Amino acid sequence: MSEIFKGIPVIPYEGPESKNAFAFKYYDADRVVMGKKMSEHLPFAMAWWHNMCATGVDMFGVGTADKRFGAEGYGTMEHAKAKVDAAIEFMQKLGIKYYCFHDVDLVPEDADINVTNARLDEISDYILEKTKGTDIKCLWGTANMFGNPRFMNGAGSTNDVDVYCFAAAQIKKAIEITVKLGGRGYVFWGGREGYETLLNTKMKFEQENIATLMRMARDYGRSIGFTGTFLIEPKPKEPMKHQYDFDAATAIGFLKEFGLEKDFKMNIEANHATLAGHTFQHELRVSRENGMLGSIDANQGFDSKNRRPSYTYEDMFHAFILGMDSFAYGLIKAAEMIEDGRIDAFIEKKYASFETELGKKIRAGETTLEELAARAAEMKSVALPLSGSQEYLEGVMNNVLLK
Ligand code: XLS
Ligand code: CA
Repeated sequence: MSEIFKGIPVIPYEGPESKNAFAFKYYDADRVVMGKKMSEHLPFAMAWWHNMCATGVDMFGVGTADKRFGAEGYGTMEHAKAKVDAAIEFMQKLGIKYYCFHDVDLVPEDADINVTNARLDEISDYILEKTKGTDIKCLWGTANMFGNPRFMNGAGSTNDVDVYCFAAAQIKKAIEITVKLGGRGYVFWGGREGYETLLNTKMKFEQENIATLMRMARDYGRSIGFTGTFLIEPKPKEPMKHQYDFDAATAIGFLKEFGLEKDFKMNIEANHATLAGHTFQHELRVSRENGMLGSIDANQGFDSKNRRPSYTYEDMFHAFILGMDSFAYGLIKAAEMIEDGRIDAFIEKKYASFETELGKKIRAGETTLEELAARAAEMKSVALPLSGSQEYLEGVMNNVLLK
């Protein structure tokens, strides 16, 4: 196999003093942080669509990047295989062990689904052959149920039973390929699972149909030996005006309503959290508190791909070095913050009154409104609670971050 990213070496760790653009300054795969290697804390993955497919096309202009990777042109199986070769070289040079894909990122889609499925069989054989002897594996797979015009009214939420069958068929195949490639997860991003106007929409009906599709996916996946996690990736809008998986809390409520919470977790994307009017931290926390933090789709707020003017192979590497170094630095600082202990100690102090006898009774659900009202009446008035001290806490954070 001839080298595709010529002149770009395997990216070494050189430390914060290095000025080498093709070296990690903070990501040191084997460095142990709080008892675990960085590579285990941060199992980075490469998204097939952003890196192997996206050329920078946007609604105002054509692509800027050449992603043929040595193939004659786009849309052929020769190109699909060139993308596999490029992906493996890219991941090996960066020390990335995982990749994620949509079915139609891997192969060109044909008008006949049987042809597309045969292509998926062929390409997954090729991926297995090419990754043999490496430690590269699939993190998660998914079906693209938003690109093809048949999904304009949704996939699970479509009004058309025949389109619903195509959604089912794509999910079935994508789960099979995910299992074949050893995937740890299977993602549902409900791109067009929502609506534009209530004037033409049966909301509950659509949500029930989405749940049925997910239930069938779970049952089929388990029946063919998929032991990984199913994931929902919440997003409030884009492309639809209203999407059913608005945010983590909404998606978790949906899973609980339909009895899917044991098999599904959240895949949280930074950009989607912002679109929902939340912070990324909020969405991660909601998921974690519910025991449903499954995976993270990390980006700077515009999906995890290069900016359109950054069109070279070198830019693809700079993007990952930047991202991986940022997360590695974040991990080092998060560990320092935990070890510093001042923030945790403040939080303990803030809620300390619930450690009193009465506080414990409230936490145990053993009090009544009458009892608490009687206590208030006895006290007559109450002092302000402990200050929130946000400025002090941000100062502590700065103290650790800027050290
Ligand atoms: C788009 C989504 C998509 C999912 C996978 O907004 O982020 O890329 O991650 O379908
Ligand atoms: Ca995403």
